[in-house]
Amino acid sequence: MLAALLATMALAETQDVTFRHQPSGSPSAVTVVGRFNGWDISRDRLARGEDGVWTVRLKIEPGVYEYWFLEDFRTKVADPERPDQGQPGQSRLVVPPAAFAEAPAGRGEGRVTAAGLRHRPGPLDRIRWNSSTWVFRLRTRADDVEGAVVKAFGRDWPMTKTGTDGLFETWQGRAAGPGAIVPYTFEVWDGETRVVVDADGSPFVAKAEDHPLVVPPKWLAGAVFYQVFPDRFANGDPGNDPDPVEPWGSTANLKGFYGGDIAGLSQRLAHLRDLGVTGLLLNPVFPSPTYHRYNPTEFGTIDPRLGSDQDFDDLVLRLRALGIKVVLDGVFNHTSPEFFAFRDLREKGADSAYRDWYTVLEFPLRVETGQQTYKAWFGHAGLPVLRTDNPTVQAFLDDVAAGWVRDRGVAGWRLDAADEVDPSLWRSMRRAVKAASPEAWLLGEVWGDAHPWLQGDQWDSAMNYPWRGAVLDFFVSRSIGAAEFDRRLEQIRETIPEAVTPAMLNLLGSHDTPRLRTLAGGDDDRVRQALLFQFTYPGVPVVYYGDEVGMEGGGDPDCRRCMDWIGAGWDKGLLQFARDLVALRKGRSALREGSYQTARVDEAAGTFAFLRRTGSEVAVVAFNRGSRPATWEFPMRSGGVEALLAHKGQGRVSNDPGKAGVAAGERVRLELRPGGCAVVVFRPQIGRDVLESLAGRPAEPPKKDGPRRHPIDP
Ligand SMILES: [Ca+2]
Ligand SMILES: [Ca+2]
Repeated sequence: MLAALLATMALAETQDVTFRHQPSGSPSAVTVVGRFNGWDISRDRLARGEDGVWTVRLKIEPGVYEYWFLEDFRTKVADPERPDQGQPGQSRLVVPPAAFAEAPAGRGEGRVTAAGLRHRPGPLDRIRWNSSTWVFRLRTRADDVEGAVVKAFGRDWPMTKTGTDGLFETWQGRAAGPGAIVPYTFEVWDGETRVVVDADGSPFVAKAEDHPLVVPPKWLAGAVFYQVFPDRFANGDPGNDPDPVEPWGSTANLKGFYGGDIAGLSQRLAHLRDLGVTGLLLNPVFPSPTYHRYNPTEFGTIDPRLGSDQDFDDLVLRLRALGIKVVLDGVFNHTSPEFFAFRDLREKGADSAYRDWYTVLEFPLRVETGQQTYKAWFGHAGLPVLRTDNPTVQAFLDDVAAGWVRDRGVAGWRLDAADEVDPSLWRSMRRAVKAASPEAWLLGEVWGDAHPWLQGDQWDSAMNYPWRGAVLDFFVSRSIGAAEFDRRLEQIRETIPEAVTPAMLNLLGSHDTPRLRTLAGGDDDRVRQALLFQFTYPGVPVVYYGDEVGMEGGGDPDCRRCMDWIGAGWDKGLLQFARDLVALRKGRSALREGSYQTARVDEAAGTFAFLRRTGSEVAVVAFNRGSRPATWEFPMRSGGVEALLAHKGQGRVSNDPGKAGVAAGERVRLELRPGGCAVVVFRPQIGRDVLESLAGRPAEPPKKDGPRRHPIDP
């Protein structure tokens, strides 16, 4: 059976959902807060009935949502009608499309639920991966279909299931061929039933002109970043300390000021130089009432508690002399209530010239969490959200971003809360900043899949949190095996355009996460494997200040402890390891810009290895997460070992000419003890036989045109 379907017909059909809450105490307000309302703590209030039960009815699109109730805008309570999921106090709401009730889902029983099928013909569901390759996505009902293909360029391209939320599944497939206009359809099947998904009887059409390719700044190849949280890195000038200021290194009040400043940073440049980094990513430096400065009151000057504008300019110059670029943290989504436009709004109300800079629900403005009469970030009255879709606001912020690049020597911006800002701001800001400097870097903060913003018109790259998740799961918590690790990495590479992967910011920790060593329970092997992976994988590695000496810290704000400059607690071995990794990364073309290829995935042995190669050298990177020693032996045709960095490498890497039945050439043996890892760089070439030795099986033909491992051509 072949049925044509209008995929776009699965339009947002909202459903009425009633929330009920019977508090144990007697709160004066109850709200429901969830992913369906953007976690806005004040938006959806429940009304108290005479029976003491609070209720609200909302219209919600089909999907799966985490949520909780909030009493008096403070106390989080799970919904007893729907059990806790994941985090304590959190509930999970499943809203299936109405049609799902007609029949249960089943794989292989010959039915396909049409209401589950969805393809959004735009940046959300299609990715232009490079000049000739596209990645297409399709949603189906969960556990419903046996397979799917995308039909394009005159053939069928297989799709694989990449994820599920229990209600829906996502399928993804790639297709390659010539042409700037690409018609395509999908076909899914279950048993004997085959269903075509198209645009009302016609193919969908992808146009290259709608999906321009990002060209990230060239200098990112080989860059290594260091992230500094200004209040906590070094206090060089007690004279500018806020009052009160916490004693340096104490942990009693991690939401207080500790007095870190630009003078302190300037005094510690040798630390950055010796580590060898080429970039400094600074958390916010503009005036703000808070120690983290994520609610700026101004954008044009440095917070005086960090130093003067001149101090900052001097720092940029001194860093430049060391070959270190500075990237600032741009908080453009929300401001402090003390920001001039918001102050004007408070004073003049509806007559303010800045009335359309914020979303005002009602005058007069009330600045009180839970009672505020304007849109606020996560419902916090202290974080009024800017109208980033307003061209006047955009022009103001574009000037800010371009100005620091043009006039102050800043190399780029990390864009905070970037998935919450209207995309039109990123488009205009990209034009403004690139006009100031075509080589400026626009780095978006998003915790999930970043591809919608990486289609040429917005950011250059993003913080690679999905990559961090995979690395921590494999090396640190060890909750996934080598095959799952490889699959997740491949999916991330496939979702990010080819040219962007080397520009993604690969982080193991940040000011928003627990620290690496703490997550690893202090286990040195886990820390070093994760670090070595970070420094050898495609992407820009970033070291969060203190991680290089093994600093500990749990979630925010504990991960923002003061840097310990006495150094008693420093892991000096780790620091040397980090320095060696930075030097290797910068010094080797294979690690800076080589292609990626998985070479060994041994689930049982717990080993994982990959290759990176350029025309002139090859890096072999190997990890042993298992409980027995692992050995790699490979013949060399010519050349030799150029560089080696190993943790728990046994017997070194040795060239043993003529041994083990290799008639000609040399033989290299690499043995890793449990918990070990190594990177070996060869030149000028290694052959197919080396790949076979590494993989323990016939090698796939080497590819030079990209990081993808499995050929998709039938
Ligand atoms: Ca089915
Ligand atoms: Ca200070």
